[in-house]
Amino acid sequence: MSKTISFPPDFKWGVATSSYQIEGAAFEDGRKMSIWDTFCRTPGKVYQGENGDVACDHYHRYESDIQLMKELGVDMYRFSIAWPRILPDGTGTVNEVGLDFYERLVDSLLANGIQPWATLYHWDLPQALQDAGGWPARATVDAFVNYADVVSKRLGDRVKHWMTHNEPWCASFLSYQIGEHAPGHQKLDEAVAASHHLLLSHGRTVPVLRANSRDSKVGIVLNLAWNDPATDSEADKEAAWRMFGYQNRWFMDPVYKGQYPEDMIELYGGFPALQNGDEQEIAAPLDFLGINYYTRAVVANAPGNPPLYTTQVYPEGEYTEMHWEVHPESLYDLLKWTQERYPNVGDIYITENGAAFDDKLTEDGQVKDENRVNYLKGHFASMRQAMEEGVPLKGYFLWSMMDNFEWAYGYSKRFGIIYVDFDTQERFLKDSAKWYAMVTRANSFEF
Ligand code: IFM
Repeated sequence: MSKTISFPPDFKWGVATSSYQIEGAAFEDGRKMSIWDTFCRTPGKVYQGENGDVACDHYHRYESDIQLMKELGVDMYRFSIAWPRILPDGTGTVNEVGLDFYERLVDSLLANGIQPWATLYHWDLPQALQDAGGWPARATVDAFVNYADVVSKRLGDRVKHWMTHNEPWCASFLSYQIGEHAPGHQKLDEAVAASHHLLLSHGRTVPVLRANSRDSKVGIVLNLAWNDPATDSEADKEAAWRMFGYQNRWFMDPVYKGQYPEDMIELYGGFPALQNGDEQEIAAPLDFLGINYYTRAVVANAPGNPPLYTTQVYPEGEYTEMHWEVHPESLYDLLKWTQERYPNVGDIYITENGAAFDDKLTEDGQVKDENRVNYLKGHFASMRQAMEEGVPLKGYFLWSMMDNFEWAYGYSKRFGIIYVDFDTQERFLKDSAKWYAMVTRANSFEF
């Protein structure tokens, strides 16, 4: 028998995207190369050599995309700003035309009754800054703070929700240690330094945003992971804890406790990038935490596998096209863990959640993505349960509003609730979009 799950009247619903994944217009109106433009042009790095040159052509279609958001009935739209549109060389001359685009976007959102939530950094670092050392270089911190100052001076009277960084774990470890994301390096010491400079730039930007955007809410977006040990053995439990260290504690501890975890510093073999006073700056008080959650990991001890000495095992179950296990219960576990370990966390938003499935567009323009609807239902039920037990979850952004450029996977993974035909740029509401439109209006769903 199904039951109705309702959310509090002030709970907010939204959709999320990011600049490089949807905008296109990669070389228009003064925008210059980002590390992703370079990476896409490096053979073997991105599926079929695809790139974000056109993507969803949102740069030219933002007005009609906002009308689609209205059909979805969302209260909020989370997007990111492309640094190489604003400061094409990373520092120096400001490209006012780039700022004009975001001004038009924000004005149109507000005119349509949708709250703009702006992320300053969703991975499109200007190539000029990478050439000067990228995130492993401390000077990139100053460049970011200056960029944040420029953007918030122009938009701060209208954008009242700011996120400094999206998923700094990806912008550091996935990009500089694992090498799957731009710039594709494979050096642990670079990744550790990059993660620190991302966090330091976050901490230093918070007061800038508060000064330029009065009464705004400021937060950071972390892709927090849930890790279950593969067995009850102490070795596997410790391995899972190291994964918590790598993905969660390394970011959450300095932001909410003002101190990096010692066990991880030891595992990384030191931390030369850390200077006196940095941790205090990183711990600048925030208004909210954004959590991106997609899946859990089941982790086993792996003595031969440095630096973490862990490996992931894949239990039987349902998996998405990303080979990510569908495991909504872990969202509940993660929310409870976050609140218990970091009691000062304050308001929480799920800033991304969703799934890639092998969607098929029928001849009459339908996409029957019941698997995605079920994925969402499970996660919404977990959220509600955590809220009933006191977790201050205030809103939810679905990833993603529409199919888009999925980084190293190019266009081969569809995360959208709106199907995009990349040849014609036509958009089609999937069944999940129609279902989500009911949820945003009713503020409840049948489970
Ligand atoms: O597409 C990405 C997004 O850019 C960041 N979070 C995870 C999504 C799905 O992989």
